[in-house]
Amino acid sequence: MTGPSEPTVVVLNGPNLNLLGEREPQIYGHETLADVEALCREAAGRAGLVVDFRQSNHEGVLIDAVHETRTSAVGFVVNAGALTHTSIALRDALATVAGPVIEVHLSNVHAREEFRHHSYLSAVASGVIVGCGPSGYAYAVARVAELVKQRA
Ligand code: CA2
Repeated sequence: MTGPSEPTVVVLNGPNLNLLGEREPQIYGHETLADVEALCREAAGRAGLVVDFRQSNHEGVLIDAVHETRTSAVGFVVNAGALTHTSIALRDALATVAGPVIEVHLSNVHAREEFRHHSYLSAVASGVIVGCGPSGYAYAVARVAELVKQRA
């Protein structure tokens, strides 16, 4: 059971990440988004946090999720998928949150196409983790916990 007073890290996943494990395993590996969620919950549990894990293929739904949780969440882990490279609106939403934001990418975006090298979100993130696969999410959750402790 989770209650409203438990420190919560919101993990946001953008477009097409629901397909993880089904397509392009050479880039994104064989683990599914459910596997990634389990890794996040384990990492959060070790740090005394709970996870609110979400995925949407719609920019506005992700922005609404940020608005809904921006003051209650202790921090955010965000893999916005391709919206990373296009969405000023999601960046503006993330700029309003109270806690730290860690941006995560499964693949090493810097070793891929030029259009993946720029992120609109990095400037409002406390840290960025790329190319570490699903483990990157666990590292990001641990980093949120560390930053939250430092800020307390
Ligand atoms: O490496 C990452 O985590 C990305 O955020 C993944 C995005 C991509 O647009 C970013 O440049 C880097 C794509 C997510 C799509 O995920 C799929 C997973 C399996 C099959 C097809 C797409």
